[in-house]
Amino acid sequence: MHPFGSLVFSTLLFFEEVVIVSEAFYRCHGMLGWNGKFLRANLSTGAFNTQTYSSSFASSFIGGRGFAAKFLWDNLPRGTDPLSPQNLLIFAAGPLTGFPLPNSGKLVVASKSPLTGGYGDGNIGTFAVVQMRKAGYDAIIVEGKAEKPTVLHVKDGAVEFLDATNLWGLNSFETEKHLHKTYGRAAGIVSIGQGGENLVKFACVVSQEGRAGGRPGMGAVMGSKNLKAIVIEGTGSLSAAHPKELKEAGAAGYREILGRPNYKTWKRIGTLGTVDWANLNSALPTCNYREGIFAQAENINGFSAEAIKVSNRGCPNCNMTCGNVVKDAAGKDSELDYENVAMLGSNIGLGDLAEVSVLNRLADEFGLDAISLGNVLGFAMEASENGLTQDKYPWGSFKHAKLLCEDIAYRRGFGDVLAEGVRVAAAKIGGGSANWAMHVKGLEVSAYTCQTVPGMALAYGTSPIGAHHKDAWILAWETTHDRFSYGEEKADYLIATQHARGVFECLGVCRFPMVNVGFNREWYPKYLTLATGEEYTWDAFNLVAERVFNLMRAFWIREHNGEWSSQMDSPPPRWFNDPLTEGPLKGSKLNRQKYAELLQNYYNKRGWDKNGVPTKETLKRLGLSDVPLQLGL
Ligand code: PTT
Ligand code: SF4
Repeated sequence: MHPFGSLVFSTLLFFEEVVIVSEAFYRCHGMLGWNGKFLRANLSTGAFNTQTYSSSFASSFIGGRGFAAKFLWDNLPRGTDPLSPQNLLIFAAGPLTGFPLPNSGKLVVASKSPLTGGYGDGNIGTFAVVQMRKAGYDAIIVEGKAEKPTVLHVKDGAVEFLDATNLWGLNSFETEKHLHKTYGRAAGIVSIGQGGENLVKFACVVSQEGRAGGRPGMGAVMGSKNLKAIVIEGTGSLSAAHPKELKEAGAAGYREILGRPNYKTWKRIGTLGTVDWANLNSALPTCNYREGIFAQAENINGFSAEAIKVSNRGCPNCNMTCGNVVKDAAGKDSELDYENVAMLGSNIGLGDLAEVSVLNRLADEFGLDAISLGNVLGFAMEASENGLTQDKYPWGSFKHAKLLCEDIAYRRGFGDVLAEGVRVAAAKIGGGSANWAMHVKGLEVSAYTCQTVPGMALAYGTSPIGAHHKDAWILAWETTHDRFSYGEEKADYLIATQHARGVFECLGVCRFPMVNVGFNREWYPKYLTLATGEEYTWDAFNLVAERVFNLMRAFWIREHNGEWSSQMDSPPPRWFNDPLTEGPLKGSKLNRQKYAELLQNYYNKRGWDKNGVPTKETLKRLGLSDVPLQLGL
């Protein structure tokens, strides 16, 4: 067992020791709550510098995704090749990240996506982000391309570009292990596996043997820069306007979470509870989203996981530790989440959780996004069924799925085609496969099939990174509110959810306390007020989230100059064309005309035109004054 793993991962509450200093100490240094500094590192030249930002930048964009979107908008020339040295790779924290308050260990990793060509980001729970904050930075921005494999080592103000030739070819677990041996178990590390090295378009960034993020190919961007890993060590303190009160409010927040009625169940099965729920609601992706129920669902649900469970793992500063670690069929530890189990289980017709866990572990080792991986595997199996592949890939075959995972990571044979994602794979193999290439804007759909939920289909259609559920999982609400309706209440609810969830991407904390155990959301403005000394409310948060959402939209439109239309916000054709053939909602599918009307309703409410482009007035209201000119408005 890895020494870091045994000591840290198996504990139930993960705290990074952070000293909070008072206002008096910090007054002369600048901002409170934020560090006020970015580190910019150029891998081509080996140069680095520290960049400061203004308090108005901080309050307009808060942090995390807000900082990343603004930085990319301001600094990335339109048309930049995502895998070129010119692309920018941003690792950003929020102003709450690292403080001892609930679930505050989240890192946003963002870039122009090689999978979609638009704005891309993801969210990882990692000690690296706590170390980054303690080292004095709110973000690390990486540009250029190293001549040879490199590790970026940041220790407070010191930055080194180290030869990592010996690490190239290792998987992400081996890489971390090696680096912890050198830098100690407290060092924060993010790395890529073979998927990122070989520029698999849905490669992600991995940390702590089972935390992974950056679905739209952030790992490939890292690989294209020859950047194998970043190691961060920070010895500084975080500044807060009211440190004592912040600490007390953090402790009260933890107590509230512990007292929530569903806390114990959550700890027991975490996100895996969704398998049964999705199956009951005809939303469990099965055989490449053809069906919403899976005959073997109970073999891959949370209770099945309990039979092979060995521990819980989690992110820093979290007392909800939702990662279910199980022993996989090969005897290795594998950390499961709902999305991974549904995509590598029911979506490929595989009903053996220990085998699903092997595929899940491979995804983490190779650094491949497990959602897109399950999606391309399902696509390959359907292509095989339709005689569109040279080799056969039968539904539910663990053996074939495992081999394909390896071929994708190393870009061998048909794996090389699949490594481009389903949009490109469908264009290559033809045969009508675009009908069941399950993506929006090039990003593969996450683990909910939408024949019976138009609002959730709209959530995928309008997500700011492509078909990801994270910005608006409105499914549970929708199934209890006239699920087949295309009424405008769906657009209203979706917009409110997109903003609320966007706030978490900016604050740098996990949304699960609020979303999954009902933690009072009023804690968050209170925390930010105590940290920064400025008064925050949810209204102010929502305005920032709307600003950032529109900026990400503008980024997409700028990159798709002249090609942008409302078609970009359409979910995959399958949901309109192929009704469910099994289960209680058999015969259901989406209606194209009604979806188009719902989409127009959504645009109107957002202040966008009929093509989904924000109007000049909307952009002005949000203070995005340079955007209209760049979009030719
Ligand atoms: C996220 C996406 C998700 S969403 C899951 S399971 W989920 C998959 N996890 C993967 C994985 O694991 N390994 C892998 N190789 N690929 C994976 N792809 C998928 O990636 C994750 C949790 C989860 S578990 C979710 S919903 C919540 N997401 C949050 C979010 O987005 N923002 C936020 N402020 N808080 C969140 N809390 C929850 O975090 P992406 P993690 Mg992930 C192993 O990365 O790109 O955002 O896609 O980060 O630390 O593993 O925590 O049922
Ligand atoms: Fe990480 Fe889960 Fe805790 Fe959120 S609830 S911080 S995803 S362990």
